[in-house]
Amino acid sequence: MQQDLFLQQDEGLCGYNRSNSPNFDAVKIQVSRDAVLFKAALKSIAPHILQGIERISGANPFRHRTTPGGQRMSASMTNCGSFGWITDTSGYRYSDAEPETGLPWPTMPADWYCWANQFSDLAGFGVLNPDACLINRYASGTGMGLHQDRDEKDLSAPIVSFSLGAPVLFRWGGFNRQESVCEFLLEHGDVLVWGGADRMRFHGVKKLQRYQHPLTGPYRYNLTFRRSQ
Ligand SMILES: O=C(O)CCC(=O)C(=O)O
Repeated sequence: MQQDLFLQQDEGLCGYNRSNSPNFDAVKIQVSRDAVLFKAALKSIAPHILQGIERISGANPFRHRTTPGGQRMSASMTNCGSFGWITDTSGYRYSDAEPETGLPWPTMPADWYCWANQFSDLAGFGVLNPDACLINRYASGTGMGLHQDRDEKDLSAPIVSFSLGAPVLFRWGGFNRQESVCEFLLEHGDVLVWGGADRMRFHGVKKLQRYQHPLTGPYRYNLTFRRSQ
C-alpha cells in the first residue's frame, strides 16, 4: 500500500525524467550492513536545494539550540515539515512548532520529500514518508558529537541524510559510545541512508575545516529526513 502511494507521488510530483532530479544511478557504497552512501547524487540539483534552504531559513532562521545539559550546540539548526527536532533544557524532542515563535515549521518541499523516499527505497528500506527535515548548518570549527537518533517514535524507519557544501569527516560508531569509530568523508551532493541493523549506531561529524565552497562559502549544510511520529 505504501509502495502504491509512493509510485503515485513519484509520477505526480517528483518528475524523475526531468533534468532537475538527483542522480539515482550515482556510485553506491555499502558503508556497513544497512548503511548506503550515494556519492555526489545531488550535485546537479544542489543550487535548487540551497534555494529551498534559503526560503526555509528566511521564514524560520537558523538557531543555536541548547542541550538538556545547558550547552550551546555549535551547529545552527532549522526545520521544515510537520515536525521539527528541537532541544533545550527540557530535553530532546520533536515539536510541531518553533518554540521561539510558536509558529508551525515551513512546509517540506514536495520534491525533497519525494527524493528522500526514493533514496530510502534505493537503499533497501522502502518508502520513508518523512514528516520532519532537520537542517544543520556548520561553520568552520563546528561539528557534532557522537550520538544516536532516538527521539523518533518508530525506530524502524531509516534516516536519509543530504550533504551540501564543505566536506566533513563523518564518524560512524557502534551501538555504545565505547565501540570503535570509523570515519569517512561526506562531500557536496552525497546522500547517506542508514536504517535496519545500523539504525541505532552512534554517529557524528568532526569539526569542519576552513574551506571555501563555490555554492555555500565556508558552510556545510546537512538535511536529515526523518519519520518522527
Ligand atoms: O551533519 C551530519 O552529517 C550528521 C547530522 C546528524 O547526525 C544529526 O543531525 O543527527
